[in-house]
Amino acid sequence: MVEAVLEHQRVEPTGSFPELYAKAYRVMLLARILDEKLASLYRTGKITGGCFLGRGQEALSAATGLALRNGDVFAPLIRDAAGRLAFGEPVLDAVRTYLGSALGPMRGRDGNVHRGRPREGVLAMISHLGAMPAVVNGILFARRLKGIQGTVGAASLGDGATSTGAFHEALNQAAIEKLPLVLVVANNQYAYSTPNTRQFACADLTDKAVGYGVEARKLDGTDLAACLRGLGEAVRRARAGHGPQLVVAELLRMCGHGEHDDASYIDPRIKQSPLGRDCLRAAEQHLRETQPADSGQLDAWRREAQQQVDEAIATVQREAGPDPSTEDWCALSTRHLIGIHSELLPAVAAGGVLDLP
Ligand SMILES: Cc1ncc(C[n+]2csc(CCOP(=O)(O)OP(=O)(O)O)c2C)c(N)n1
Repeated sequence: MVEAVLEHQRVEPTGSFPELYAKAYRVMLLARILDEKLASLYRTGKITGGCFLGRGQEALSAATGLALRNGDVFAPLIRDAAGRLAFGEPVLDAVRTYLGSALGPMRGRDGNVHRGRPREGVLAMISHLGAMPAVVNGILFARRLKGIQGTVGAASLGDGATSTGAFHEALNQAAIEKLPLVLVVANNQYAYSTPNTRQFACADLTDKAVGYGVEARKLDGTDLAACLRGLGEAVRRARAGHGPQLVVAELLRMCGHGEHDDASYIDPRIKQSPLGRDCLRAAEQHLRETQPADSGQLDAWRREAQQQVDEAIATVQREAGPDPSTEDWCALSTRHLIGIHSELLPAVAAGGVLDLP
């Protein structure tokens, strides 16, 4: 499985539930080790810009990536290292983007988490705050017009994003069009330093689905089994034509908003509550209890994950950054599109009618 992650393949969620659980655990572990290594590179000044971790959110994120199939669309956010790996993003993509390698998917143009491979269904995020569901809607709607059936689009969100107009417009649009959209909200109790009490006045974030006639479910985001079952069911229902699905997972962000933030505003009582349970440790404990004979296997998985991350970093540290005098900076767009755009500019300036192709 871990080899597959390096080979640009998504982790296939086949097999029994215990097998799925073990696959998800390995993805979570790899994501945690990758995140921590990136954080340490950030602290030593090797990463410029921001560094954003998903500590405490790996179970939800891995379950999202695993619930999707080849051909589906995934719009991950800044805390989705696990979901990206499960959906097939290689470790090298993350490291190359963070370290500014010209060989990365954004060719050294975008820092940290604004990376993607749209042709493979991984969208490059525009913003963390509600911008992506409408993009996924657009893709799902285009596929419908082209007669492509059976694919699902998932978009990650934070609790803060559920207060944005973009979230509400996209949810309403998906409901009316019955689009197979799965909105996965990680309610990690804070949007930056804004606590839930200053974010929404409804009793529960799933209430936001009611007004739009959308199905919703709430999960314990610290419990990997609950995340796998909940996401599996939401994606199945979206694929089967039941329209958009809102999934709200309760958990705690176990780090700052980014590595520049010490998160001193997080209420220590929440850390002590069940929300503060570390999903990775809980999953590991579950595996040790249910498969005690395999505890050597767990240690081997950890060593393998560590080795993968170390190798990716050593590889990327030998790679060059982009050469500004030769680089055309088209990471995802094409020269053709840019050409059309610049041709239009004089017509726009002259107030002329645009003859779009
Ligand atoms: C319009 C806008 N305002 C502010 C920001 C800066 N910003 C990025 S993420 C974020 C908080 C997001 O909180 P939430 O949606 O709960 O996600 P979390 O960080 O908790 O995962 C803010 C304020 C932004 N990206 N866009």
